[in-house]
Amino acid sequence: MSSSVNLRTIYAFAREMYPKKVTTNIEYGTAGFRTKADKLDYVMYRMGLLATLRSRVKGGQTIGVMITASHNPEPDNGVKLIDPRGEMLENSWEQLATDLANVSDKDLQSEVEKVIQTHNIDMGSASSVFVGMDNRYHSPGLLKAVSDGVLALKGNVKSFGIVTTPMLHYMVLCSNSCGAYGTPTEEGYYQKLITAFRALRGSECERGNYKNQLLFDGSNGVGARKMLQFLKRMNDELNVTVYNQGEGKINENCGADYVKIGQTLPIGTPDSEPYTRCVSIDGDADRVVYFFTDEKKKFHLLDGDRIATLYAGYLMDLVTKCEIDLKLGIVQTAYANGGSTDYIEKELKVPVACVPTGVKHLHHKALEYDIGVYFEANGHGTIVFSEHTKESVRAVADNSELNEEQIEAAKKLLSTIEVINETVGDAISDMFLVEIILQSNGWDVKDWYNTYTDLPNLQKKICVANRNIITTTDAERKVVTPEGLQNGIDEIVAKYPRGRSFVRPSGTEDIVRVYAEAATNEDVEHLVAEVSQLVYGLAGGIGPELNSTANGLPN
Ligand code: 16G
Ligand code: ZN
Repeated sequence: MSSSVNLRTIYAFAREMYPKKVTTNIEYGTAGFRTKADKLDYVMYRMGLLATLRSRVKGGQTIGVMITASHNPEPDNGVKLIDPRGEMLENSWEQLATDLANVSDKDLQSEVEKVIQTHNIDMGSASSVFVGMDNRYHSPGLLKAVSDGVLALKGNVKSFGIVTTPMLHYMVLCSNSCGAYGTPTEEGYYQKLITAFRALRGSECERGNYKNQLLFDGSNGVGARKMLQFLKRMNDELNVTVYNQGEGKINENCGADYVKIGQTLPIGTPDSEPYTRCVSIDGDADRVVYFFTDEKKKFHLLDGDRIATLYAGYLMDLVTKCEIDLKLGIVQTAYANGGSTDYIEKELKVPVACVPTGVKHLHHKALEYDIGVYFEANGHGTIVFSEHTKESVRAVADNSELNEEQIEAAKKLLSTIEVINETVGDAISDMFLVEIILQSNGWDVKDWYNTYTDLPNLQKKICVANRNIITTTDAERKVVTPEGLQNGIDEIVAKYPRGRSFVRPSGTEDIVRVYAEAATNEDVEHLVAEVSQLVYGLAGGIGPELNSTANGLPN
């Protein structure tokens, strides 16, 4: 181990600038660390340390640190590390992150030394850390703490200022692929997506039922600003009205989570003709959902399941036309509506896999396919393409002896790969692809909505003394403990046509979630109530049951 870094600096910095005043432990979960912003200074500093160590372990490759609390309310903030390929931090390092965040200031130096020894890190070697933040007012202070953590270990830090989460993921991969994925600048990001969008969309803005008009709820977050940047560079190719641009509080009564959970319009939605396409993203722009109102002003949601099916149909068509044998698959979680899963299996005839909640699980599974489309119902998702896919599509596109339709399809597929952000769900890039497909199909939202019917569904939150008493298996679709709960659920579900229900402890809140779907609104209300009652009794419910949220139910 090189002694080029004086490790005593670690404690000095911590004591003087970022003392740990919090005594309760914090855990690096599916969303990284997330809590009230005023409790995060020391965590940020320590994540600056960890990112530098990780970069050195990875031979000096760039590691990303994103400061955001995504769809959470304004007082919250959080931090997530991004691995060299632009993906989520590797599992085993999540534990290191948790350990490092929870040691006392005095033990911090020895905890760092432990990591250095275990991983045999040369502290004199090169390192690179990219940092980005959302537009919360406390983010700049937290970004400084991350940077100081990097500097304490004599690492290199580059700040991108205010960027969306997917932009930072993109920057990290660009940097580590030596530019092959794109240019690691904000302008590089805009130009890559705009170029691909133009190539796919052509000069025709309207087609069939597709109209070039879109209302965009920016959730008062960073995505609103970046959308405006896109529009500045795009002439009128996409006619977008951006609202909730930052005039209100981030995610307050707006944003993808609010729209999805509440099944309702975000605040400030401009009056418009029935069936106008509306988009809502979350505070850091890695989730997107569509919605519209009909002539009776009834609200309709097009969630992540809908986007996944739209993508899959489009990709299948291109792959068939390319005449390449590629394995396409869709990855969902247990929250995917049964209506969508049926449609994928029976109509699209695409293999579908179910994995536990959390982006990393979906991403990981999607990598098993030549083309893997993954989406959580909440609107987080993207498409990943294997190297084999990229090479074989390129070969078709470049082979002038093949027929025109085949070459054309291959070129379109190449542009699709460019427009999508393969590293992580990207609300704006996802939206571009939806717009491209709808225009290409000549579809309005009604056409899209009519591809299949969602089963009515409901979710409930239940407070229990210890939510971890509930353990699950089979991608969270079956309960293992407490004993008797799964049998009870099975008996209840059997009474309802097309009934399905599962129970899991939340990874982000101290509650248990109950999901149910059934053929009718009335049935699903009874089903969710019965299962919730059972959970409440068997898992040690406390306090009143919290509000339920509806999907696919009339307002
Ligand atoms: C986190 C996950 C999200 C998941 C949600 C579930 C990432 C980046 N985010 O926000 O994918 O849907 O947790 O929350 O993985 P829950 O465990 O409280 O239901
Ligand atoms: Zn988010």
